[in-house]
Amino acid sequence: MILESPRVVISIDLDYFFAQCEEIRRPELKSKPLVVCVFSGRTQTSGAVSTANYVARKLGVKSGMPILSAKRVLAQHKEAEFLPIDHDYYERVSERVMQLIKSHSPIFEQVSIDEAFIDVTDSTKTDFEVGKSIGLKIKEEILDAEKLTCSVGIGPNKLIAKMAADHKKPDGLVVIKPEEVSAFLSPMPIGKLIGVGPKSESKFEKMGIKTIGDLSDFDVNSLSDQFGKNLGPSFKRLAQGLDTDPVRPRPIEQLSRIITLKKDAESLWFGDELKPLSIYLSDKLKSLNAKCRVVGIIAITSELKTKNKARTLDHLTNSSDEILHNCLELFQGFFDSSGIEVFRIRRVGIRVSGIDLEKAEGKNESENQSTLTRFLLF
Ligand code: TTP
Ligand code: MG
Ligand code: MG
Repeated sequence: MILESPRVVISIDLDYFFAQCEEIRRPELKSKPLVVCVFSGRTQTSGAVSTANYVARKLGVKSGMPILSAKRVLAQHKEAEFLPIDHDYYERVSERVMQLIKSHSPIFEQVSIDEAFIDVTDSTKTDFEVGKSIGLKIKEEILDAEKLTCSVGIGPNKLIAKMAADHKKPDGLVVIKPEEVSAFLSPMPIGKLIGVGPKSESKFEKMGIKTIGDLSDFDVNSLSDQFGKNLGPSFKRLAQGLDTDPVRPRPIEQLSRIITLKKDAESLWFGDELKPLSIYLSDKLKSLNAKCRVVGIIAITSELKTKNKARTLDHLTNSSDEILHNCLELFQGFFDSSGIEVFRIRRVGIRVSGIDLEKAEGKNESENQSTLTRFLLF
């Protein structure tokens, strides 16, 4: 039995984030089905749904579905709105919300553009009632400052806090104290356990494991036989609600930007289209006070195969010209070396990695690193 030291962890996830951001600038959209789309630019309906407000979700729209399917689902709803994604705007909102969350604890971890954990063990002295009041305060502050609702979960670790936040969406607040963990998890279907994907779920079902409680009672040796020596026991620990992973800043490992070309490319006519991407990445690096050592390109072919190429520079850079210049050379090499292998490129992107912080004066490395908590998921 692994004993965890008592902690109070809060998980915050903004509700239908991109769509809620759109509702802020156009409040009249609130009562209508609203779908935020990643239009590929090919036809008026090609592309995928990024997210949708809860009005559209109730009618069957889901993240990731083709825009065409969402249009079919909402065919009877002439008032429905389909808006293009505006990533820069959502990022600015996200940055302000993250600062606000961070002000409640220095132990902060941003998980994605709309989600973060904080550890409030010290300020609550492990009193979950105090934890709940911090959660309520955060909800209130985000609503006041940004007019956004979020879902908050409070638990003894990240796993339980996250599952508590997911439990009551939108605009929920769920507190699970250590003694309530087992009753909270046990009746849930196994697919709800974080870390269990569709493949493991069907394997569990074949083994007669239907709920998280079934898994937590299951013989650990049989789990090891089925899933291996590491994964088997770790599934059992998760089902028991155990998670020792600390809340910690996540360093940025890479930044990337990708676009869909107006028409498939067989040669390098799209150099100018890469320019805004290199400027975006260069600005991003500069705003983080960082430089990169590796510059790479991403190409997605018309058959939707992904091809990557990267080069390591002999120095650090955050210059947009230099990033662009290297990308163009990499793309050129792509077309030259692909020779007889004929493929056409549909989407192109730039990726920078090997990211290093410039040392701010008077700060040591860990202080520098802890300022680098932005993690871009999309
Ligand atoms: P999520 O927090 O997963 O979803 P959400 O905020 O839209 O809805 P929920 O109320 O369930 O939290 O993702 C955050 C944003 O990331 C989301 O608003 C849009 C974007 N996103 C995509 O672009 N594609 C996807 O498949 C998912 C899941 C999210
Ligand atoms: Mg969300
Ligand atoms: Mg999220």
